Amino acid sequence: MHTVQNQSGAEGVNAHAAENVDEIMQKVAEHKGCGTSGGSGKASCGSGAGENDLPPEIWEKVKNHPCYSEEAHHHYARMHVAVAPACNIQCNYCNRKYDCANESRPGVVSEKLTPEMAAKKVLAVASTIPQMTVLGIAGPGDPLANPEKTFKTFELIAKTAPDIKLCVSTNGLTLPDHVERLSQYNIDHVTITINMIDPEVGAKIYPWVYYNKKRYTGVEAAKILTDRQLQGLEMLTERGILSKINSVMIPGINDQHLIEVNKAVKSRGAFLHNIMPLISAPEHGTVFGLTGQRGPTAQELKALQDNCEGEMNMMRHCRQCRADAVGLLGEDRSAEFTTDKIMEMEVNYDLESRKAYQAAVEKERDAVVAAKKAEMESLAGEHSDIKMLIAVATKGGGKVNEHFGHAKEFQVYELSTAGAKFVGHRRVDLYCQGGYGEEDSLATIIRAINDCHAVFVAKIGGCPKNDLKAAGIDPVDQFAGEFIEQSAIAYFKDYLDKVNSGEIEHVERGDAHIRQGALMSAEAA
Ligand code: CLF
Ligand code: SF4
Repeated sequence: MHTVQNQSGAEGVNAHAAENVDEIMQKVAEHKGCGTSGGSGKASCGSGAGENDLPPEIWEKVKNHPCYSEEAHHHYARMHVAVAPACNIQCNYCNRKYDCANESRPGVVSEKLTPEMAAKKVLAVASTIPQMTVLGIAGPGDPLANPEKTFKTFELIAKTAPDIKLCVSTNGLTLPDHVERLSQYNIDHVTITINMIDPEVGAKIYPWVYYNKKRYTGVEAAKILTDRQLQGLEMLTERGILSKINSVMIPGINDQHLIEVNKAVKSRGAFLHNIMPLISAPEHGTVFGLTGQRGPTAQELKALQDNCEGEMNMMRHCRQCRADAVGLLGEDRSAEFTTDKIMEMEVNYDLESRKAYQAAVEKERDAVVAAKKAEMESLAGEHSDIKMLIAVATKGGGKVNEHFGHAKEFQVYELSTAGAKFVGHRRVDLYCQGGYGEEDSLATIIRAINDCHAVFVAKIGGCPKNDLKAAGIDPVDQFAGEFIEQSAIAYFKDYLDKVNSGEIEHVERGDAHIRQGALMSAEAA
C-alpha cells in the first residue's frame, strides 16, 4: 500500500472527510448482500444497485448519476465540456488529433471551449434538458493536466447551477496533487483510468509519461503512473469521494491482468469498475490501430466482466462518450449545442422547473421498479440453468420504444430465473436510411447481436424480421411501449414454459462483434 499524502489536511475540508478508508469500506461491506432488488437477484451494490442496496448517503450521490447507477442511466443525462486540451502521458490507443480515448471512442473530435463558454453551454443545456444532472470534464486531453481550466469551469458552474453534480475523469498522473482541491469543490465523482498495476504490462500500453518536468519512458514511466494512480485512489477514498475505475481491455496485453487490477482497486475502496473494450482500427492512427492490435469480442468482454463481478461492482453501461457528449448515455445531442447555436439561445435556467421535471422522472422510475418486481413473481419456484441474452431497441425511460430501423444501439439484457440483468449495449449502423432498409447494415446488426436469442423492438418491417429469424434471432414486437425488464421477464417465463413442454429446444448462441469503426460527428444527428 502507498502512503496517503495530506491525510492530516483532509479533516475539516468537507463533511466526507470524517470517515477513513476502513470505515467507508466497512459501510460498503455491510451493505453487500443486503438488497436483492437488483435485476440479477443477487446482491448488487454497484451500478445496478437500487435504493435499498446502498447506504443512504451513497445512494444520494449516485441515484441520478447516469454512469454510477445503471438504473439512472435510462432516465438521466450527462454532459461533457471539452475544456482540457493538454495531456501528460501517451497511451498506445490514443491519437492526439482526437479526444482522450480513456473516456471517448477514437475517431471523434470535440470543439474546445474556454471555462466561460463552457459555463454558458451548461446553462443552455440545463435549460433545454431538465434531466441533465451531471457535468463531467473528460478531455479532450487530461482534465488534471489542465487544472486551471478544469477548476475554473467547476467553480463557475457550482455558482450558477448548484443542482448539477460535478464529475471528472483522469489518467491519474497528477491526481494526488489535486485531491484536496477536488474535495474543496465538493466533487463527489472521480474516474481514474487504470489499465495495469504491473509496470511490465504498463510499458506495453504507455510509451511515455511527463512527470515533474521530465519525460520518462518504458517500465520506469509505467511505475510512476501506477504509483500515482493508486495513491490518488486511496486519497479519494479517504475523503469519501466516489471513485470509478475505467480499464481498457486489450486482448493479449492486459486482459487477464485486469483481474489483478480489479482486486487492487477494490482493496483501495473504488466504488465501481468499468472494463471497456479497446476500439482499435488502422484509420484511427493509433499505435494499436496501426500494429493491428485487436479489441475483444462481446463474449470475451462479458466473460471478464462476469469474472470480476464477484470481486466488486461492475459498470456495463458505459458508452465511451466523446469529450463534448450531451444527453442520455445512449444518445448524443452534442450537435444541438455547438458554440454558434448556444450564442443564439435564450437561456432560462429555472431550478424549480428542473426539480419538478425530475420529480416526475422519479415517479416513472418507481413504476419501472414496481413492474419488474411484480413480474418476478411469475418466476418464483422456477429452476433452470438456462441463461440467454436479448437485445432491446430503446430511446430511454426503461421502455421498449424504438423502431428496429431507427436504433443506433441495442441494450443487452441477460435473462435467467434470477430475472433480467443489464449486461451491455451494442452500437450498430442505422438499418433504416432515408426510408429504405440497408441490407449491408442488417448484416452488421446481426453480427453485433449474434449472441442474443431475441431482439425486442417497438416496430419492425417484414424484411428484417425474416432475416433475423433466419439468423436464429427472434424479432419481438409484442412489448412495444412496455417496460423493458418486466417484458423481458415475461418473455423468459414463456420461453421456459415452451422449453419445458418440449415445444422448443434451447440452443446456445455464438459470439458477437463489438463495432470497431470510427464514429463521425454524424452520429449525433
Ligand atoms: Fe462523464 Fe465519465 Fe463523469 Fe460519466 S461519462 S466524466 S463518469 S459524467 Fe460515463 Fe461516458 Fe462511460 Fe464515462 S458513459 S465514457 S463512464
Ligand atoms: Fe490520450 Fe487520454 Fe491517454 Fe492522454 S490520457 S494519451 S488524451 S487517451
